[in-house]
Amino acid sequence: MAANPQPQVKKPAIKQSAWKALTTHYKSVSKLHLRQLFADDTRRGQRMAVDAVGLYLDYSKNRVTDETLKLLLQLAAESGLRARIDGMFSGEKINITEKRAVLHVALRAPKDESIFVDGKNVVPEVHAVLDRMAKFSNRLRNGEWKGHTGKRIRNVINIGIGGSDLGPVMAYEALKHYSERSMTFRFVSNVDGTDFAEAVQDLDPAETLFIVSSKTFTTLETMTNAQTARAWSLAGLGGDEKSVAKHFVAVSTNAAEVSKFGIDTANMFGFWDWVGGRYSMDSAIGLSTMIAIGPENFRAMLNGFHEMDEHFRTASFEANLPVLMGLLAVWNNDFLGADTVAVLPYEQYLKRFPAYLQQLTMESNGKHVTLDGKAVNKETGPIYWGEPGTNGQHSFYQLIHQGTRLIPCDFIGFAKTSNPLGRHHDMLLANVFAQTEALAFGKTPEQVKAEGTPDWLVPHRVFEGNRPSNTILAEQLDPETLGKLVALYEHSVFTQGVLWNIDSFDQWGVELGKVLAQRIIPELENPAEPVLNHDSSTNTLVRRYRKMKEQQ
Ligand code: G6Q
Repeated sequence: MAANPQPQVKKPAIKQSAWKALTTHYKSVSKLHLRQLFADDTRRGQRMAVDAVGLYLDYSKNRVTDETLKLLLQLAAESGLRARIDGMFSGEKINITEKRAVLHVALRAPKDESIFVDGKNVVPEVHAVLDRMAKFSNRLRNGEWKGHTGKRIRNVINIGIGGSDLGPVMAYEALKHYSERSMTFRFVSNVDGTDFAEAVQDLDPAETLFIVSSKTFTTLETMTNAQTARAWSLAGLGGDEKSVAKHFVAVSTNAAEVSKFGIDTANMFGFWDWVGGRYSMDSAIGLSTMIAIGPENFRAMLNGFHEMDEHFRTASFEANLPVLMGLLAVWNNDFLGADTVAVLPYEQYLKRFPAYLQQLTMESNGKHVTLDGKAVNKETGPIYWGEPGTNGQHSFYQLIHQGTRLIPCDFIGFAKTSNPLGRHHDMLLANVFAQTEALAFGKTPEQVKAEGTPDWLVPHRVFEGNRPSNTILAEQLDPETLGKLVALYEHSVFTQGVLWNIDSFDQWGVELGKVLAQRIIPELENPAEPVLNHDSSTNTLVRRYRKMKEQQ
């Protein structure tokens, strides 16, 4: 027997009949226009919508018929989606290449639930960490936790990258309205020293606490920034090593590395290898979020996540928000040939949401082999991108409306704003509805002519329409709703991964990046001319950089 055998995945044999049926079906519907589909069924807008757990999803402006949906649901069944969902929720090691369970859902499970990993119920540990985080957050927020000189901590800087940064930044921005305004929150991720320098340039080290967030505690960028922060803090606090305990805490799964760095493990908040980086914003990685919004709001956010988890786990697929979003994403990607998805939140507080989703979606589903290591024979993970509305309308929407590419859009809007100001909010929402309408229905040459447009200008002013979009509407962006929204996308990504039969939970591409730079760093720093064994382009670039450095 091989020493390290390939793990057995409990997965159904994927029958290809639904894929085949969808391919045939696509041919018969590819020419259908949304104008026609809406004209043929005046109730389409009501029928193709789901209202669940406080989110309203209108998916009627997708290029689908009832038959398309039926076949997509058949595809979900054939792919064994139900069993895969159950596998994830019950702690099966569905991240097969890393032989790990995938249990971000346990991070938001209520206290009385039990979820087992290797025979151990992990929910009590989750709550123990949450309780410690809450205690610490309260002490910081009420000024009980003092810095080395006795001053109150007013600034919190999260140092992390990727999954240990994007979630915290996104959540802080999204929930700024709920944040403690007497405190400053900043996030340092880039190994570019400018990131750190700008983050601290107006701060007093005596009032500044660093949270070093790193699952592995070995990531080059984070460790470099953490060392720089340590030096900055010590320099500002008279060099007393004891000050580190008051100004540094760690969030990690690696206690040994945390101690090595000089942070007392009493000031460490742990999590587990069954939490993937991009799925970790509601673990201790969310410590900065909890300090900003307070433990109660953090728990409300977890409740929102949990509500969506339960909906995903239990709702029938035809009324299941993440399943429908996932199925439609696959339809648009694999059958309509759309390479990208634009995420367009009409909510200023969600300005970092597209960046957050880029990691969640593309790191998860940017895969080229199936679970059994065979080349996938379909396009996987589409490219996600976006900007908050209405800013995007004045730049890239042109291409979405009239370009040659098909770009499905997710519009996200809220009935209430946290900052009611005159007519602003109605105007904002009017733009959501107007955009989805224009994308779907366009403007025919006849309509353009009827407006008195000269013949030569008509083609330029025609909008083909038939551009698919989803509209997600919720009451208001509060902690609970943010949890629901993030979980919606997490589970939609999972659904897509199941349909493609890939491992959505590893990230070997990211691991590669972590190793590559390490080889070149000494070649840049070595005072003696190094022997270079790269290709001629890389060798020349390294030499040129060294020369430019010398001339400074
Ligand atoms: C996320 C990825 C990656 C990771 C960062 C930071 O799913 O694995 O983005 O979060 O590379 O890793 P550490 O938290 O270990 O520093």
